[in-house]
Amino acid sequence: MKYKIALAGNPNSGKTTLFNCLTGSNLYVGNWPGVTVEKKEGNLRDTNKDITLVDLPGIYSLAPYSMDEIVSRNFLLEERPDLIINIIDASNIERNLYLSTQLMELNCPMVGALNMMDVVKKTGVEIDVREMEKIFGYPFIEISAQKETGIDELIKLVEKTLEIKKLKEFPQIFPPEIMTLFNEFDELLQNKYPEILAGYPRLFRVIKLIEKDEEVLLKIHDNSDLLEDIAVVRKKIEVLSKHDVDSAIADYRYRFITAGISQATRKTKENTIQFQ
Ligand code: BGO
Repeated sequence: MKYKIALAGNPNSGKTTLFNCLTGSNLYVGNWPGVTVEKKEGNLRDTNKDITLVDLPGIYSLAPYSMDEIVSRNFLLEERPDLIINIIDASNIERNLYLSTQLMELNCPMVGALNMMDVVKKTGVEIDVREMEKIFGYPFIEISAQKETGIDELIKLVEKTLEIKKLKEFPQIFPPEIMTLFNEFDELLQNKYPEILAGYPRLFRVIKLIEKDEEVLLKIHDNSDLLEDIAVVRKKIEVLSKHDVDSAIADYRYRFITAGISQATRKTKENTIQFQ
């Protein structure tokens, strides 16, 4: 069996360094179709499985505002990789996990590679990876791409995760009353507009429609009934959250991340080295 997996993460998270560690010298470099963004692919090293690793452009979110974001998101939605390696700069963990909360909605198996652990360890911060898995719903591993530590373990974790067929239950990022609205809207989409963005992961489709995501709006071709239905659910979210929809959704993500991080990390000594 051939597997295609994606490496996704923020710019400067160490993605290029990790990609090189994971693939060694067997590398194919081209361009993403139709754009001048570089595309790198290589075979995962030290595994008996046939695994191609695709390096996605570094991105902060799955919003469609830059070519890098559009390329990454189209690949994830259209090519449906068998797994995502989400590289996270652990010295900047909260900000990096913002992208992770969006990747989680793609309904794709994922492993979290907590990079820059050489830096984090010097600051006396400890991360409980088992706790992280419990909270976020996918496994994590500590690595340093630069020092090449944790790489063999990451490859083993990828192999193991590829064999698990069932995804864990989606964690409670959004409060129950918001989740209820999302579920109701999902049901409405399935009943009234079954052809709209068919094949998209359900939660991703719901949130992107509610956010009136530019790329998604282009695909619904001014469907006025649907736009009205979106307006109704947006209003309900605004009333419940007392914020505009975009701020409310971002805020729920950050609250979930902050609570999760405070539960899964602890400081064992005073900070002597500043994070980069
Ligand atoms: C420079 N630990 C540490 N300490 N640094 C790391 C690690 C790690 O685990 N992983 C990567 N880096 P990219 P993107 C640099 O280039 O892979 C460093 O954008 C420098 N360069 O070495 O490029 C890595 O692909 C001069 O640092 O990231 C690189 O995701 C001085 O993080 C940077 C200091 O890695 C970004 C660092 C001339």
